[in-house]
Amino acid sequence: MSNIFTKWKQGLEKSSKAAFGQIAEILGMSDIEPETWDDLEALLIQADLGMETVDCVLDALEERVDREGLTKMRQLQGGLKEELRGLLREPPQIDLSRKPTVIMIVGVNGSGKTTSIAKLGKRFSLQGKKVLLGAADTFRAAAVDQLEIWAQRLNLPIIAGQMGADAGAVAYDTVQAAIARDMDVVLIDTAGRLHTRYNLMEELKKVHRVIGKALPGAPHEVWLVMDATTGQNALQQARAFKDAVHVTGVILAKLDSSARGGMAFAIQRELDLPILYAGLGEKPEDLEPFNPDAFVAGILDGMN
Ligand SMILES: Nc1nc2c(ncn2[C@@H]2O[C@H](COP(=O)(O)OP(=O)(O)O)[C@@H](O)[C@H]2O)c(=O)[nH]1
Ligand SMILES: [Mg+2]
Repeated sequence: MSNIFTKWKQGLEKSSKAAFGQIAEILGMSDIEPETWDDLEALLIQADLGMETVDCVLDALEERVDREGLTKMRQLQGGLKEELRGLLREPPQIDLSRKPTVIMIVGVNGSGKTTSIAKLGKRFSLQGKKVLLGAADTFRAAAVDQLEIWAQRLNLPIIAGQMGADAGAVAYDTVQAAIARDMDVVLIDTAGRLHTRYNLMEELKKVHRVIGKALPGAPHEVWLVMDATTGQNALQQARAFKDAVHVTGVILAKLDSSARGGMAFAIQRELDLPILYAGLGEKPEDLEPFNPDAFVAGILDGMN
């Protein structure tokens, strides 16, 4: 257990030192005054919690101040921790019982899709699952190469189309191959950029549909990879993906590179999607099932 907390603590070092570090400082010393309250609000916004979430946290804290007659910011430390933790849900159990379980991975270009697929592939194969990768990001040649290199390094089979090949056809072939080869889990990489946002969403819908033709009921999961460093902008993009394909959960990548880990709260509150995994580094082992306790402890590390 302490091992996992250490990993999160290291991964969240940037967040805990930046915006949340300043929050810890404010809560460390001063009396409760209107200006410190304003500073706290500004820092929570800066930490990327999103306006709605910030309002909700501050309301809850104000209520505590009234109810408990608090006068020192320091007395709000525990309250903030509790309020933030209360905003996060435990991730649901991932159901890999369907054979094969088909997981479609979506997200904007550069968000961390291909890397997350490598990480998931490693994780699931360590759990004894037979994993097949499908390289359906056929818009960029480099994207297919990148997944092929991961497949080789992790010793995972892959179905890849040529650049410019039909993404739906690659996805279809991948699912059919998985059925024929008795695989347990299929991870399908998709494009994050096409000529227009409209084209991208239409292609993703098509890939989704075609997967369902290859295996009724599939894809069983559609996971949206979000880049924790892009902030509130990413929420807008996420809504487009959510509308286009039925997203079932989020992988929050690059938490280790972000100084504003507050995105996690906004995702749960404003998108109403569970965060399933967090990317805490670039290596295949740097993916952790989302752990709300470890996460809150990690971002508020400077607070005691
Ligand atoms: N530090 C860090 N880098 C990441 C993480 N996930 C992905 N990356 C990096 O982000 C860049 C884009 O990732 P990629 O998987 O190619 O994104 P894609 O375009 O969505 O497939 C690469 O340089 C990855 O190494 C993460 O969790 N932490
Ligand atoms: Mg990619």
